[in-house]
Amino acid sequence: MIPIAYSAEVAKARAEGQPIVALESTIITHGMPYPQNVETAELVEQDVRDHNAVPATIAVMDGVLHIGLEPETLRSLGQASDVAKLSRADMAACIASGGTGATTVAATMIGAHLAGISVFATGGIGGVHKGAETTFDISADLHELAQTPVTVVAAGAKAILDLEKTFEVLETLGVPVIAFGQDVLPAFWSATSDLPAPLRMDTADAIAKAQIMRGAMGLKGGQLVCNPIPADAEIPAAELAPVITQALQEAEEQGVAAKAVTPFLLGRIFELTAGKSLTANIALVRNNARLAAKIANAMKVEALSA
Ligand code: PSU
Ligand code: MN
Repeated sequence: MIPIAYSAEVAKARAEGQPIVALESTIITHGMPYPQNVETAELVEQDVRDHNAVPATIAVMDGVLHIGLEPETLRSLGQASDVAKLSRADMAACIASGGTGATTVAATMIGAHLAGISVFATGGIGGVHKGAETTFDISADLHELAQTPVTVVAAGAKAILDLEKTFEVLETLGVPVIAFGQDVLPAFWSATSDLPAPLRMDTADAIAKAQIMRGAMGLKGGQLVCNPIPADAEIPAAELAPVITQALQEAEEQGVAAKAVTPFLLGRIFELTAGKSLTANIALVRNNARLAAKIANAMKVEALSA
């Protein structure tokens, strides 16, 4: 038996068949500094509610898989310092040993699927790191998208990555990559990039229909929806490029590796932009939460008419 605890709000939504949107917890513990991490998590949950869905922030606490966190639990997680960063490889071990850990995109997809939730909002997925041809640092998020049937709404892959290689791997793995409302892929802090979108969709309904068809055809896996950051919040790619280069160089000099890479880079970019990157990150996560809530509602309508 898997020890699962639903928040009161999520338990009620499950009983009443309301649309639910999964949210991850690594962005809270490893992706943003305190107190903005907690403030953002609360705002994102409220964005989901304001768009007629119920938020389910996922984390492992003392060996229990939590689907939805009570407000005080979310606040204490946001202030805890030695929380593990869980992915597919270590999630089960953490639960089995009574541990506590925040869930990455991969682990949140696993938790969401176990709870019957098919839509999930985050900031940006992990992917192929620059220099992966020597380090082999490729996020487990990509393989998860290929096998777990959850639609993930992100602002693309984080721009600290090798975006071209990331999207190549997703194509190889058979993951539908959908740009929302535009012909090019967004690049996390920037609304556009020079990478053409493999698929484009303009409505939540079209995204829901595509995921349901995937399931009906017996095709494994989810979809990646790349939702551009709102124009008034974006940081132009040219402005960020030197900052990203500097952060990457420092990571290499300091021998930062494995799970520490992404949190280190996000933290340094926050410092080097005097907080501007965080403001943009918050805006894009909230934007993704709103779209995810619309997709969750559309999934419900489609499921009823199927
Ligand atoms: N989105 C954000 N900030 C983050 C993340 C996503 O805006 O910190 C997290 C997610 O949990 C994602 C992880 O799964 O970064 C990628 O980590 P890695 O590169 O080590 O796979
Ligand atoms: Mn990695």
